[in-house]
This record gives sequence, structure tokens and C-alpha cells, in this order.
Amino acid sequence: MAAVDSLRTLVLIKPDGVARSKVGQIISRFEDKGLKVVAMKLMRLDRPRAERHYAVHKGKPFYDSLLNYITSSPLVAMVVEGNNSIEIVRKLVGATNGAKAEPGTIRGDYSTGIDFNLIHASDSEESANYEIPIFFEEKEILSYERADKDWL
Ligand code: FUP
Repeated sequence: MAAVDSLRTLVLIKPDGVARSKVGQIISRFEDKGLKVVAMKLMRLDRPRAERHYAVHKGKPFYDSLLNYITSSPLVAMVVEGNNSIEIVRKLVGATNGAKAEPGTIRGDYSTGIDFNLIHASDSEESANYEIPIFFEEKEILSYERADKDWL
């Protein structure tokens, strides 16, 4: 059986999340839930990588402003691992538009709209498998155990 515990998802704390000093608070939500950060870097995303990451949105009206935003200043890229990580992280992140996202979610608590919604998280295993290699080499994704792993 595939090890569900090792399901990985890509999370980006976007430039507004970094500029607004929400990095620690956002990471805490994943740690508190019982997930594990297994790779992380602060980086300025270059245009070619941003285009790869958002290829699915090419041609849409918001595409250019989305690329300008995501490349405008540093972001934090992470790989988050754990049981049902993709579904759980999406729930913690909340709806795309911060105005509609439920209170208690990251976007619901920190964002008022769709232009600056603080965070990205892969929406499926297929997306995670596509997105993670844009940001990380396999050797940058580390293996370790949480001390509380038997309780999660
Ligand atoms: P999400 O999966 O919730 O991050 O949302 P999408 O993949 O649908 O969209 C990616 C990003 O494009 C969003 F975070 C914000 C931006 N976007 C817009 O600016 N306008 C739209 O109508 C849809 C998305």
C-alpha cells in the first residue's frame, strides 16, 4: 500500500504573505494540524518559473497581473507532507477569494479579495507532482520524523 503519510503538496506563501510578516503564523497552522514541512526556501520567483507554475491560467484576463504579483518580491516555497496533506492544506487555505473564504482559514483570516490572497496550495496529486519540481530538486526535500508522530 502507498504510504499515505508521505503525501506531499506544494505551498507558496506569496509576496504579500512575506511582506505582511505572516510566514510564521501560516507555517504554524500546518504544524499545529500535524503536517510536516519537509522543504522550504525564501526566494524571488523568476518569470520563466512563474509561467510554468501558472501555465494552466495562460490566456486568462488575470494572467499578467498574477505573474507580476508572484514575481514582485520574495515568497516562501514549501513542501508540506502528511496524511491527506493535499486536501487538508486546501481546507486550511480556504476559498480563492479572501472575501468569500471562511473565517478560520488562512485566506478568510488575512485576505479581503482575490488579487492578494497570500497563499497557494496544490489542488490535486497531479498538480503537486507538476508543481513541486518547479521549486525543489528531490535532494532538497528532507526526511525526518516528528517527535509526536505516533499521536497524529
Ligand atoms: P487557488 O487554487 O485557490 O489558488 O486558485 P486558482 O488556481 O483558481 O487561481 C490561482 C490564482 O489566480 C489565485 F490565487 C488568484 C488568481 N486569480 C485571479 O486573480 N482571478 C480569478 O478570477 C481567478 C484566480
